[in-house]
Amino acid sequence: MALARAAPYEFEFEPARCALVIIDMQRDFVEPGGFGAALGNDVSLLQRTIAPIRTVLEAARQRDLLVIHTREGHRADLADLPPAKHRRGRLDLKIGDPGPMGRLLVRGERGHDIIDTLAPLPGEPVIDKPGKGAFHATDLAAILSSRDIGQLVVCGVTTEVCVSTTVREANDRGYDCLVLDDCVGSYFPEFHAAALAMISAQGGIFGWVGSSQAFIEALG
Ligand code: TIU
Repeated sequence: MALARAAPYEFEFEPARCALVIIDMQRDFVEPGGFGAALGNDVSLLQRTIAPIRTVLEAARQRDLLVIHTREGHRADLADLPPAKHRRGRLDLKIGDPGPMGRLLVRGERGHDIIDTLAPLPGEPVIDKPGKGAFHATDLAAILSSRDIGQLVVCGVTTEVCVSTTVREANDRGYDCLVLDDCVGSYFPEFHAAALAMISAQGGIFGWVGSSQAFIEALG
C-alpha cells in the first residue's frame, strides 16, 4: 500500500489496482482553432497542465500503472451526436464543421487527437467517448473490471466539465478517485477552484484532491 498526501486526508492506494486516467488532452481543447476555442474560450489557460501531466505519465509508465487516455468526440456521420448537444450554444462553428485542425470534435481528425507531448503508447487504452463522462456509452468499466482496477488517478481537462463528470460517474460505480490539482485545468479559474473544492468537501464526497508531486512521491 502507498499513501499520498491529499485532501481531505491521505489517499491510500495499491499501485497494481490503480489506473492513471488522462481526460481529453486533445488539440480540440488545448490548441487554438479547435472546439474549445469555438465555444469562446481562451485555450492558453489549459496549457499549464501539460508539463505536470507529462511528469505523472512518465512516473506511471515507469511503475507499470495502467494508463488510460480519453477523447471526447463523435463519429464522422455524427450519428452518435445528440441533436441537443449539436444545437447547444448557438455557435458559429459547431461540432462536425470544418476548422483549421479538421472537423471539430470528429474522430480521426487532427484536432480530435491527443497532443503529441501526451501521445498514448501502444497498449495504453484510448477511450473514445461521445459525452462528458468517460463511462457513458464506452467500454471503460469493462476495461477497468478486467484489470481489477479499483482506484483512479485523474488528470486532464476541463476540471468542472469532463473531469468532474467522470469523477462523479466513477464515484457512483465504486471507484476511489484522486484528482491531481496541478494536472487538471479549466477555461474558468473560479470554476476550477470550486470543482476541486466540491470533490474533497464533506469528507471526500466524490474523492480526493492532491498534487502530482505528492502522488509521485507516494509511488516511489
Ligand atoms: N467546454 C469544456 O470546458 N469542456 C468540454 O466540453 N469537454 C471537456 O471538458 N473535455
